[in-house]
Amino acid sequence: MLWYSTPAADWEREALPLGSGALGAMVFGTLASERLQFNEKTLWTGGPGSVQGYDHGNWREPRPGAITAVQDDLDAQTTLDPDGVAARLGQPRVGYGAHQTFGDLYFDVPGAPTTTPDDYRRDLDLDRAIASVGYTGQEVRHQREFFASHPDGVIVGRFSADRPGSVTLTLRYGSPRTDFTASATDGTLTVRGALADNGLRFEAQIRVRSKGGTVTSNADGTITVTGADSAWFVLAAGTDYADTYPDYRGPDPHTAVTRTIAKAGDRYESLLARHVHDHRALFRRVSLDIGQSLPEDVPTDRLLSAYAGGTSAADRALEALFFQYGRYLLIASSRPGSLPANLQGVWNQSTTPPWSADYHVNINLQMNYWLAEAANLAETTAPYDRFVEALRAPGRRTAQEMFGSRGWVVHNETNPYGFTGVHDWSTAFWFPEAAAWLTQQLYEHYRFGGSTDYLRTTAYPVMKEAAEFWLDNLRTDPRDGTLVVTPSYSPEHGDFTAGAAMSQQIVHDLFTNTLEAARVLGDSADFRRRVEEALDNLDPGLHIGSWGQLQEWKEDVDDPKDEHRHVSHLFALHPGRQIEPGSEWAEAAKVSLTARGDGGTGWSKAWKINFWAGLHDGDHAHLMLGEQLKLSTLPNLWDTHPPFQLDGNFGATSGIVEMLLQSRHDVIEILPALPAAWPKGSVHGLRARGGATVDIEWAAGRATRIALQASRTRELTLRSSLFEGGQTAFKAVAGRRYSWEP
Ligand code: FUC
Repeated sequence: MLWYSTPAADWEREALPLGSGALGAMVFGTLASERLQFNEKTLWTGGPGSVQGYDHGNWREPRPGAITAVQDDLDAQTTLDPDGVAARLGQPRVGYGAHQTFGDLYFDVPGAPTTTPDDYRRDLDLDRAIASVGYTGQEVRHQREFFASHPDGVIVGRFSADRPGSVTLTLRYGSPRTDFTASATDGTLTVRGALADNGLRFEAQIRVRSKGGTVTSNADGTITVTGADSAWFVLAAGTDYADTYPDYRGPDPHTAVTRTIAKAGDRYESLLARHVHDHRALFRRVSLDIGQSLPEDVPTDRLLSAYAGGTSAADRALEALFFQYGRYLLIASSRPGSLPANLQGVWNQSTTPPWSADYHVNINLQMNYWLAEAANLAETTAPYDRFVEALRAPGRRTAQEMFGSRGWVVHNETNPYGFTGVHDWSTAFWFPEAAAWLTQQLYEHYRFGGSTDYLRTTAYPVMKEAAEFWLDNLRTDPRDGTLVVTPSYSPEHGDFTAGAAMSQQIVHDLFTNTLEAARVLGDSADFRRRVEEALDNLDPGLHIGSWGQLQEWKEDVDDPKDEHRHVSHLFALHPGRQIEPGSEWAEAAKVSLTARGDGGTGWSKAWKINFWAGLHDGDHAHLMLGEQLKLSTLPNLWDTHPPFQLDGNFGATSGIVEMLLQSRHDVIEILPALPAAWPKGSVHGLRARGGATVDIEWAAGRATRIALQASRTRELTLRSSLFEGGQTAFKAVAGRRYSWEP
């Protein structure tokens, strides 16, 4: 439970998020006028039909030989200045667009208290996914509750009071844009419009009902409830966006929105029950006890400001809450039937949000899903899979036109309209490795869940085509004859070179995964041989430099004083699996990570939790969690870059899982990075690769009980101090449960 003793004054820092995947809402709990800001994830400007024109970022004029010329220059002089490369390979971005707020619902409550009553409380119950507001005014106890239902596809709210007839309010709609009409009939407020930029049509309907009293639809498009015992509303919203290249349009949203409202029915209690049931089926799969105790009378903002680095039971309560909040946020912002979670999940109050609230794919979108499998929310990855699949068609064209090659590609960031080309922001535009990196999650879904059907139909085709791109685009490095990515740019850092560590490691990861998958599926021997050969000749992106560091570039030029937030050259440690803990590479990674320091933006700190866990240093992982909570977390527990950006929430939850359970090297490691700050505890329901659901109990820093539920029949290896020799291997049988105690 997150809770507060005052209304939210600020959207970004204080309001509380609800989401059904496609829809999001921010609850303020303001007294005289409750504000509910809401979103629909596909409401985006830009793309086809944009007044600016749209080209997917593909070069508007062909530039024959442009990439080869840059490669030749890199062969000759090793580095190139990013501005110069951007001038040759980039172009100004047009029609990219931005995610849009859908607007705000205001519930004006006459006679509401003008100062915050002592008994005021607003909260967000993570277990039921319900936001509530309660207060007493004129001796009447008022209660509001709001939720976003995935099964019904609606946002719902109810205003009630403990004295009959005391609910009176007026509902009105507001938007920072002027491209809509709002009208009210029969207790339904309808908002319709088309975005001025691209003509994307949108509609929302808000149906109001009351128990007792009257509901009046006003000529100015507002709705008034007078003297009711309670009033409730249901909101449905949609657009005519479709994720289909090249036009990205589907049917007018009117029919679907009308049907959704009708299907939601007239019974508030049934909607509520369906919602709670659906949410809990996911949320309750994992529980975490790290010796926390949530002090009853301390609101969440004070719990956060008092946090001292995890030394008290209250600190641990915040850490455990933060862990579950990441799971809550993914459930709320990524359910089948819409786009994946964007930089802000599904929550955005602006028409010009930071970075368009888009899909950055040089770390951010990937990080959003790091927790999905291991924190037992595999279903939330369906929108991600679809999004990646939908990038293939435009990405194929970009591969052909810009690179003259097979395969598909996407660069530094993308939008829902298949922006797979480039813009010209010199330090963040060129990143063709993104496509390969995006496919990693699809293969991980297979490694965790084990469905060869999924591998064959969903993951492998996307992986194979990404691999074909790199088979066609690697080039022999005249320095040593290895295959390298060129031009290559370590995200947002340094000069252009050939064969930067991250580029090589990503291609290594893609080829390794593709080869494994090709063997499982029995793809052609010829294809497999070509990938094997390329992998053999590939520069692995692992070089140890003069001060013992893992090099970020192929040349030994790392600056030990450099604290850049991207630690891209450690991809091979996390989320990759090329570096094994205990190896010389792990030692070098540690040297680099130590030099980079414990600072960084929100997501950067979250990544460092995962890195330190990957190095089996639980105390340092915990220290990074503490840094994130102290310096990069807002009172509503949202991660802040700054500004607010949700990847850090997801990355931190992933990092906490990695402290307790790891399986990336095909061994299930129990408590691989348990910090001293959590000497006793238990975790239930985490997932490991190989189809295992794992429960662990521990005391004095050592496992005291391990239980495992197998969903596949296969050989599993578990590593824990509980086993003689530190390890046990056995044949797990699907459906069986196993447990170990000393
Ligand atoms: C990456 C980061 C930035 C920011 C942006 C949305 O490019 O380097 O810090 O998080 O994504």
